[in-house]
Amino acid sequence: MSSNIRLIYSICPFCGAGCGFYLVVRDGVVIGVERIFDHPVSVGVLCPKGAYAWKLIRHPDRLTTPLKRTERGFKPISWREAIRLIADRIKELRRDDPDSMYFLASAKCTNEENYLVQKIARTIAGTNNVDHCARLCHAPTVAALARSLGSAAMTNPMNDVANAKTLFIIGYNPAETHPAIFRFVSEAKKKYAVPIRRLLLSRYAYTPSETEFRMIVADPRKTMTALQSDIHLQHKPGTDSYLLNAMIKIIIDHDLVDKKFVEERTEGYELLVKSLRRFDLEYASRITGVPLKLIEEAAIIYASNKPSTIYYGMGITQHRNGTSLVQALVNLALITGNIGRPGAGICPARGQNNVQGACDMAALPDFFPGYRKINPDTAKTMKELWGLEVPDKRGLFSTEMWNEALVGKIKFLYIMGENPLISEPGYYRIVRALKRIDFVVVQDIFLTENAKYADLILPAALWAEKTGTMTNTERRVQLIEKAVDPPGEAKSDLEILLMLLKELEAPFQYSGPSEVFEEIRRVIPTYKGITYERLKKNRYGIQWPCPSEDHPGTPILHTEKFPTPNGKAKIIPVRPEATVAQTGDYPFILISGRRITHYNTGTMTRRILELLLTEGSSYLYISPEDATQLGLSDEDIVELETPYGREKIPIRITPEVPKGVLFVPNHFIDPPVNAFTGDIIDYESGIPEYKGVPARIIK
Ligand SMILES: Nc1nc2c(c(=O)[nH]1)N[C@H]1C(S)=C(S)[C@@H](COP(=O)(O)OP(=O)(O)OC[C@H]3O[C@@H](n4cnc5c(=O)[nH]c(N)nc54)[C@H](O)[C@@H]3O)O[C@H]1N2
Ligand SMILES: Nc1nc2c(c(=O)[nH]1)N[C@H]1C(S)=C(S)[C@@H](COP(=O)(O)OP(=O)(O)OC[C@H]3O[C@@H](n4cnc5c(=O)[nH]c(N)nc54)[C@H](O)[C@@H]3O)O[C@H]1N2
Ligand code: SF4
Ligand SMILES: [Mo]
Repeated sequence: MSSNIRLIYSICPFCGAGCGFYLVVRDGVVIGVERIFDHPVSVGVLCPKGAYAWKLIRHPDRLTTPLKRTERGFKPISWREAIRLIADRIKELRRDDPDSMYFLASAKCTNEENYLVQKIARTIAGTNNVDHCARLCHAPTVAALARSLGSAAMTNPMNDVANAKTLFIIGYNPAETHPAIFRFVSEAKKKYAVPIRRLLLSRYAYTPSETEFRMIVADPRKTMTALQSDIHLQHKPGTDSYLLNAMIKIIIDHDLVDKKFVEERTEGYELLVKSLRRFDLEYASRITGVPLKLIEEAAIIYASNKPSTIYYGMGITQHRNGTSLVQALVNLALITGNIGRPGAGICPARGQNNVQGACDMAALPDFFPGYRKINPDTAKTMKELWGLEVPDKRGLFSTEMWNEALVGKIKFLYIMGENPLISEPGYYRIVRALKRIDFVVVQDIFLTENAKYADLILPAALWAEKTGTMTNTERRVQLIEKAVDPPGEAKSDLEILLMLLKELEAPFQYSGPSEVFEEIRRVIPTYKGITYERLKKNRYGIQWPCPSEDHPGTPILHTEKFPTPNGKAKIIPVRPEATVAQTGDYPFILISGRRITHYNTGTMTRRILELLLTEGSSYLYISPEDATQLGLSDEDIVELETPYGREKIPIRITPEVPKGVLFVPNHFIDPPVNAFTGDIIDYESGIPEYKGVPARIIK
């Protein structure tokens, strides 16, 4: 390599797996990526999104200057003017009506940036109204795991899949959404694979022995993940509480409960047993559409072919009972003792590159940093730590905020690195809400759909252009350092926030990201032992909790006791409830979700030609049976109607979806998928009901 080429360590800006790679920089320009073979996550492989992420860096669509809305469109303004406009609004509203301000932080940004946003909201603006896309994603995980296990994170690292004998994957399609995690699954399968000769020699259908690796997948669709499973529980969307309670009852009835673990490390088991006394397994089988024998087989394997690990995703959380469903999974893991050792864990696979970190930093309206649930006591703790007053009542969930905005109660919305117009539920409602809010700031790398409704647009630097830490789904904190300069006048989110702090004459100021991180270490106990110096030496990161500078980090949580007040985990019974029903008016159930080459609202992946070539637009996926019955063929354009909206969309016929179920990817804007969703949310966590909307097709 010639001497003007540098390799700079970086992490993928897309999913929460946190794959590492080198950016290849020549003369200040990124010209590609180099794989890292000993990186614990990527192990020398990148999925298509990671491999092409670098193409965003010099993309011609990048925002390069602050823009202000005028009567004749957006007009470039100076940073000074832009920052003053924001500061003036904040100063004005904090006097009169702090809770009319709202801050959306970003799981795309660093820990330091998220920490600063929430601190500004709480101490300067004087409101706990701060949230980010975790609300639309793993908010039920944060609520349920923090309550019952004392810690809202994946318990085991992803390579630990190799230690599991049974892997139970529910409502999660890692083959497309976390290819890096799925690689460990494929490895585990290979390791335990039945020698093909034995298969050929067995005269009858082969029955695996008790000690072999088994993969159970529960998903209404025949996903790429489900195709690899030993048992596929293809239940109806919205019936998971029946499925999981049935598994629990079967485990209790078959005396497969780990009594020692339940006795020593949990509380509430008796209530669970009582709650299921009259639970009807036959009925559960009917309502889920899964044969009872198959549910039985899955339950017995999970409880006896141990250690077993659970992985779950949006098929569990994005329901009106999302928090209960996560609790049901916790119950399943606890009664079988499948937690706190290698191969045994409960793993909420976090979506965005830094959504774990954004939650740890408390870009959340109901927690202070360090998962301190907001109340007068924790507000006092924060006052001691920060030396500043903070409000002691929780703020609004982002999903609650829109309705408040519609009635004029939100006057200021600061959006750092999100595209809520496309991602939040109920597209038409969000359009109206955005129009109603007096002052909307959008800080992004591209002109998003949402930015078109902004009063002020700020050009942000992207990941390769800044320094800071990110925390992946297995709690691995990694440091990235600026590799190249941002385009035009774009600045890192941190620099923008620091300018705002100066303009606001805030009593706290920082010289840069490392100083913010020093404060994070002081405020958030699980980050205490992690320093920039250590992260520069340990490029591939340190897993929290890391209580001191000589502590190596913690790959597996809860090995001895749970971080709850009495050290025990809570088992809490979950009420069975089918959350969507097909009716005469709406004979279909619509679900939305992900495809491998695109990412969330698509602002990034729809700008990468290589990815667009594999998939360029939205389709309504429908089963061959339903298509035949409706006389539809591929590419026909239909109108899809739900109680919330009606839009034209082309169809694609696939056996991936079962009869009665429809699927739309959430990456495209024509039509926006959330034109079909509404404002039903889980009251405990505020997550919207994205999965499972009644629908009908009009030809
Ligand atoms: N390629 C790609 N990767 C991504 C993303 C992306 O946009 N594209 N986004 C990232 C983010 S932010 C996230 S949160 C993760 C999400 O990762 P996943 O959780 O894997 O994402 P989804 O595809 O939304 O949903 C998972 C599965 O839930 C199933 N499902 C639907 N309804 C139900 C139900 O009622 N019960 C059950 N059990 N299952 C159901 C769907 O069929 C789908 O296969 O992916 C991350 N990785
Ligand atoms: N119907 C339906 N809706 C869904 C879902 C679903 O399954 N179905 N899934 C939900 C889930 S799980 C999630 S997580 C949300 C995601 O919702 P969003 O977070 O709104 O979606 P993204 O497309 O990831 O938006 C991230 C934005 O950050 C910008 N960005 C990237 N890097 C930076 C940076 O360094 N600085 C700044 N300032 N900006 C940056 C990108 O350009 C992009 O506009 O969508 C939710 N919406
Ligand atoms: S698996 Fe996730 S982190 Fe790894 S390259 Fe793909 S999108 Fe990036
Ligand atoms: Mo997500």
